[in-house]
Amino acid sequence: MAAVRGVVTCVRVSAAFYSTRSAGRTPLSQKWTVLQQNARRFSTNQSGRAYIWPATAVGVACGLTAGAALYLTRRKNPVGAKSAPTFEHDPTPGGFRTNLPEFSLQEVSRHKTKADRIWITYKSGVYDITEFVESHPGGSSKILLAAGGAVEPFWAMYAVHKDNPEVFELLEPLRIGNISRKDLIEMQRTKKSDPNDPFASEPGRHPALAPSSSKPFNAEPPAELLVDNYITPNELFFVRNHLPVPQVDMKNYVLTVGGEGLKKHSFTLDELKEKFKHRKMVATIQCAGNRRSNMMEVKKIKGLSWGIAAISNAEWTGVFLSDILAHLGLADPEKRGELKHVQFEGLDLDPEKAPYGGSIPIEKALDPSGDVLLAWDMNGEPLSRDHGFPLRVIAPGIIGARQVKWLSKVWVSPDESPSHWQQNDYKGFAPQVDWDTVDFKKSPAIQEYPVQSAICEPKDGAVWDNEEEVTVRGYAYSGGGREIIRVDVSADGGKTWHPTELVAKPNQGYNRTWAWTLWEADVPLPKDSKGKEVELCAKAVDSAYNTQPESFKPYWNLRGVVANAWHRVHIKVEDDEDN
Ligand SMILES: Nc1nc2c(c(=O)[nH]1)N[C@H]1C(S)=C(S)[C@@H](COP(=O)(O)O)O[C@H]1N2
Ligand SMILES: [Mo]
Repeated sequence: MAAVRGVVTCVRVSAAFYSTRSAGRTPLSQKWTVLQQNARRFSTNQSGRAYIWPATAVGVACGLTAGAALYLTRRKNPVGAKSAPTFEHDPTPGGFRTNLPEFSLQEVSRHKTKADRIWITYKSGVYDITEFVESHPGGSSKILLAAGGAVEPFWAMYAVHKDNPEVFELLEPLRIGNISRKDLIEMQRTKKSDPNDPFASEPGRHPALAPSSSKPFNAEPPAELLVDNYITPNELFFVRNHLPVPQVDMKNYVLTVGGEGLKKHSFTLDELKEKFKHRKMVATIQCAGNRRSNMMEVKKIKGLSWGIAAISNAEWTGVFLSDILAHLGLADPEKRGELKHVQFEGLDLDPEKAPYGGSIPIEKALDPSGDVLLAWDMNGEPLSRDHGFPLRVIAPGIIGARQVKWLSKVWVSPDESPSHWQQNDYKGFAPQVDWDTVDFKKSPAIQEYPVQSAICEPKDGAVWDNEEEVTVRGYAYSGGGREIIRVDVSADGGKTWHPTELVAKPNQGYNRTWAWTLWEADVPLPKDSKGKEVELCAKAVDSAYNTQPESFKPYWNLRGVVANAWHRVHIKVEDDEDN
């Protein structure tokens, strides 16, 4: 029974996902703008030399090729076997059936909605799951995440599917054909790559991560999957890369640690693991650009149009940065002198060979209660390439931008990191400051994040079929280790507020609360909501009694950072006549 429920759960998540997913996809025109901005940024910020990244051209060319091609390269190889497919009759689930018709992957990808019929693939098989999805009206469906493509990457997240005969019993009768031989062969061939493309060796990604930019890769998971898990599964953890993912050869990898007036040390990963005590900690990472798309509703902003899911939560294993700094002789405050910042460098390089970098205040780094980690492990697995293999900074309570991935250097200095991202990005300004008047020196680099919350379910635009109450779920998180003490939800645009239950919250201590809180509430709908649109709002309160601003307008900023006004979601309460 549990297995069947599991299947049904996986068969949840409404088709709304797909509509939002395509609605959220950056239009080509906008991609152009982003690419041009990138090119311009690189031409103005490094040396003044006009420089157009070859990736700009490659990126645009790729953007223009059919989605099918992109789809092909992003999906995992569902055929599995290394050898060429034989195309003999194979009666096992998902096996090639010589008596069934063939469909190209492009054809499969056109079947994502009830109207077009909903198709998925499993191994070599093509299945029409339209009726299956429909026969479970109680829950909308996670299987729709796989609509028009392979189901394997989604099944991989639910243990219940692993070689489960019950699952195949449900699936096999829905078999309508095979993936075309041509596509099956193509799926097995290793990815061809352009040697001039700095992004040629990017890792594979989970198809549920909807990219807001693919080169560099930036993507957030569907919000409804985010709140399904207190600990975000690694493959769904949002990714924010400014540059191509570096390829790290562990034979040559060392971490350099030192600083002005200090002795320089270098450690291999094994030496770090041997020398220092291992620590485990659950911490949320949020990009300072999270919810930029909400702020953009006030006025346009240059930058990735992040939704509400540029935030994720994981358990990290590593060593305390404070232990390493103590090893350098910095534990004694007397000895610190003019040293004020700890700078980090990554192995990812911009076109001028300058590394990504960031820094944090030395007080945070030295404080054992600051819990800054150099981490090699995420949820019990070595860091994936996207998340910083082999080592990254986890500076909990601080914005993502300072949590440098692919860490190569830790440097203690009187100055902040000289990197572009510390100096000329990730800073806030007053609403009147525009790109003609902005002076990045006038604003401090963001470190701690203000209090944040968002509604993950229902989604904006959802149709709700209960006129009495609405079930609202979301996350809340604050920077600086401040705990979430309350989340309030309104179903009338903020006139009246209802308490929520904090269903999953950390217990990490005063000003040391690094992990998010998930909350849920059944909120009564206003009288006579039937057939009308309702505005849901959420706001959180942290342990410093800070709360979220009502609107973005008075603090809109040109970089679209720290966007934390009340999150508003509009739903339509179904009228009986709609049926
Ligand atoms: N070396 C390096 N570190 C980096 C970045 C980067 O582009 N290069 N991006 C930063 C930003 S802006 C964020 S929000 C976080 C995102 O971490 P994630 O991709 O593991 O979610 O990584 C930070 N660390
Ligand atoms: Mo970020």
